[in-house]
Amino acid sequence: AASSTPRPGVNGAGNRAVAPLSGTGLASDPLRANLALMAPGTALRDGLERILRGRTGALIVLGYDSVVETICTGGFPLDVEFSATRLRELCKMDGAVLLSSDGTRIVRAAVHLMPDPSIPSEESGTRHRTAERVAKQSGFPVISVSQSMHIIGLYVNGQRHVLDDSAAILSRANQALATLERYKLRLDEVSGTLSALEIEDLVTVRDAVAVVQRLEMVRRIADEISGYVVELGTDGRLLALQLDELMAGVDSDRTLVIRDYLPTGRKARTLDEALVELDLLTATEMIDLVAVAKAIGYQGASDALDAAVSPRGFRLLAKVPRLPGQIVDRLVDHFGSLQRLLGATVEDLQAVEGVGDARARGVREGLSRLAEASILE
Ligand code: 3AT
Ligand code: 3AT
Ligand code: MN
Repeated sequence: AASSTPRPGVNGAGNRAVAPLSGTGLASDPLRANLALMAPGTALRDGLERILRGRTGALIVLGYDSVVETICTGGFPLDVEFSATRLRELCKMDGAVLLSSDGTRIVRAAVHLMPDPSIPSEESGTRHRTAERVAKQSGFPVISVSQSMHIIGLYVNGQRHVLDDSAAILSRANQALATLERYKLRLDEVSGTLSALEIEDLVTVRDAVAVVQRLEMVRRIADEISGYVVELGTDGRLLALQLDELMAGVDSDRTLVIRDYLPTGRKARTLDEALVELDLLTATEMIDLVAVAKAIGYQGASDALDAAVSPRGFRLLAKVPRLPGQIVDRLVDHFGSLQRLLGATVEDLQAVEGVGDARARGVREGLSRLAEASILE
């Protein structure tokens, strides 16, 4: 589980955070970090489920500091180790239970919370209004378990998130997984086509951008699924395995293809800039190849898509076995394009620092094999 709870400021809510570029993004996404803390399999979730089954409600603050202290009245101090059963018993009483921000200790119980009443709240019941306000005022996540509606709600970062049961999340996750599988098939198709065109030196901007587009679509749906994996905790293990298997190599391919085709020139983008621009594309813009091309630095209307381009060779060199990234960089640096690499002899290749006789032969053979394979397709 995540070990720290990010603390946005009182007014830190509502900013559109740029989605993480890779991984599950636990560190950069406070909602996901907190969902991980209370996912199935954790002691906190066990406690919340017990409260739901016992048909009592709960109001739980995940964090205790001087700001929280000023809005607490009554109750009693505890400072004991957290356990699911202790939480359940304490929540039978009126008032709120306060935990340490990592959820490992119960700090105080039966507390009447008096947050600033001028903080807007759209909730109606006193429990949920209080939860929303305390979350906004303190910056700490607040959990409410509704007695009347039988719902676990999490207030964090100005948002309310309802914790669904695993069956409901799994059914959404499986739908997303089926979509990912289809997207992945299509990605493999267009990237196979690109490889063949690269060998023949017949690539247009359209072919390259189509691969970037498909990679981005795959990445987005995978990011959605990794959110479900976090939320599912121990119930999401199988899903995590399937996701990992489908996504093997996708992230690295994404940077490789962009490095292959980033335009040069005065207004050229860096790799990181291109990745950020891609990330900012809306779902509608994603469908538009011209918009995707713009994101990586190709200007112009749709006829610009038909312009011929040549890859630097990063993506195909990465398919050569046992070739370290550093050597790939030097090879591309030295030869400048995939075509020159394909035309290089073993002797030519040895001119590059770190490439001896054996490695040069390896590269030569590797590239020849890729060329043959792409012709057979
Ligand atoms: P009982 O003796 O159990 O009725 P209590 O003091 O234990 O009273 P609770 O904390 O269980 O009270 O709250 C019961 C309800 O009282 C919850 C809410 O609908 C109402 N209530 C409590 N405080 C307020 C308030 N400040 N404003 C409006 N309604 C309130
Ligand atoms: P339910 O959906 O009915 O569980 P509600 O928003 O209708 O929640 P109530 O007014 O019925 O809430 O209050 C239920 C309990 O919530 C009463 C008390 O134990 C707790 N509660 C409400 N307001 C506060 C508060 N300011 N501080 C601590 N506990 C509170
Ligand atoms: Mn109520």
